[in-house]
Amino acid sequence: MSSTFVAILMGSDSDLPVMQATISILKSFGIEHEVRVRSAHRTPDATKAYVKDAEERGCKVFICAAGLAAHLAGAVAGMTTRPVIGVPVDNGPLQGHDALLSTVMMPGGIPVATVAIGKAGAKNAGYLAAQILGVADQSIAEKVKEERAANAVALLAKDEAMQAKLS
Ligand code: RP5
Repeated sequence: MSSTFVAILMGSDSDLPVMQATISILKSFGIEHEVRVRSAHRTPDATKAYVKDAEERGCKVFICAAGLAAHLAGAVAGMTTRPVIGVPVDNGPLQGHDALLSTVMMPGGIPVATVAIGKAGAKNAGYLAAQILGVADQSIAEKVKEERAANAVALLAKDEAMQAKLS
């Protein structure tokens, strides 16, 4: 019996500080997930074996983070038809611009849903995974809607506080 979960793969354990943002979002929605280090370049066979095994165990979305020549998301996208979200990590001398281009510029037919560079992208990877799962899981969809509504209320309250300070 397989149970739904999200797999977070990162090219190196050095990507973890950025990917904590994804983990936090998935936890906040109560979404099952696992976090593993797998590299397109350093461990290609182990990456392929993991993707196959994760699919069989119920993985519905793969989130792949890598820096530098970031081919992990694209490589995983070539191994599965489950949605793949790519997070370009900003840990090299080019501040993630290299990772962004190597993650986003996929050939036709093998898409990677690429989010922004670094922590903002890592956060959105968690939200995007939740929204994808929410298509089939009403309770997750409701949690996403509730959080958006709460964030809107909080932002408008900040505006009111700012107006008071400015007047
Ligand atoms: C990439 O190379 C990893 O995803 C990481 O962002 C970068 C550097 O890896 P380490 O040298 O820190 O292991 O493959």
